[in-house]
Amino acid sequence: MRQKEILLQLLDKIHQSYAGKALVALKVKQTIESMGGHYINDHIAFRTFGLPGFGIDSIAAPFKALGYQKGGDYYFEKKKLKAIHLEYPEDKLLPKIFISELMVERLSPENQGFIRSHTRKVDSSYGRGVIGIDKVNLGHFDSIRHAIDATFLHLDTTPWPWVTFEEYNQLKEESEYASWVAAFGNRVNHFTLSVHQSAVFDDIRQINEAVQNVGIKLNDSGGLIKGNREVALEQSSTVADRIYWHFADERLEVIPYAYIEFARRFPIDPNLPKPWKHEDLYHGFEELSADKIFESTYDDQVHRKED
Ligand code: OOG
Ligand code: NI
Repeated sequence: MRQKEILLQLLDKIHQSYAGKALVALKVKQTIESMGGHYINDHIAFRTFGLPGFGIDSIAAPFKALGYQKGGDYYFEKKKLKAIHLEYPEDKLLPKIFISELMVERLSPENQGFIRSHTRKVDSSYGRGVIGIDKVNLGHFDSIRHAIDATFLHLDTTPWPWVTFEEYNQLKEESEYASWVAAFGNRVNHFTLSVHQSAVFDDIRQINEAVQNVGIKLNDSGGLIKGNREVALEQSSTVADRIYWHFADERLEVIPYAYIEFARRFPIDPNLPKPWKHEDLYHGFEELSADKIFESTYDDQVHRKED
């Protein structure tokens, strides 16, 4: 099996695991397709705890082994987050991968202590690297096999035992990012529709209106559209879908899970004449915008009343 096929299989598994639960993604896809548009994925995003073995590197490793390379670095002081993105140089149509991590050492002693001790409860029988790829087919791709074995990329469970609902709420008071990761582990939290490749929309406003017309709520933190032509990237996103989720003691609660984003990329050179080719476009991220997009899973957005 070739490296590229393994990668496509992995991306497909990740999509299945996300789309199977995030109904908002399905609804958006149907809306776009009913208007004759294509759903091409610009990037996916993972969240992690920045602790040895669990942070950005633990998710980046299998993708690097499969041919991805590091792109930009990003920093979010107030949210206590760092992030990077990865891109696949040989095929610009493959999604970029945005991976962030919580600077755990900046949390209160109580919450830090909880995260450190809870993540220690991962044991090898808990299924490290359960990503559903048939390892028999990996044959002699030893480096890929090792990367997959070592990852904490779990698609259908968390690498650590379920937290209690009280522990989740305790973390949430200080960091909604922390409570999200504690509950969901390293599942993908969004896919991103590439507006400039959608065939029908050439303005992000049109897509916002189309999804609002079918009753989907958008994240309005910092305005509905984040970024602009000057930073060569415009983004908007829905608020996260709320789903029934597992907590310790067989408890199920409804909590915010995943969302879908829309991104329109422009050339960095403002004078470059159209038509723009994919490789002419800016393929990084924008800190000010990303800072607001994180809030798509935050209560203020998810529970916001539309006026
Ligand atoms: C990631 C938020 C940032 C972007 O495209 O800027 C982001 C997250 O919610 O984990 O996706
Ligand atoms: Ni994004």
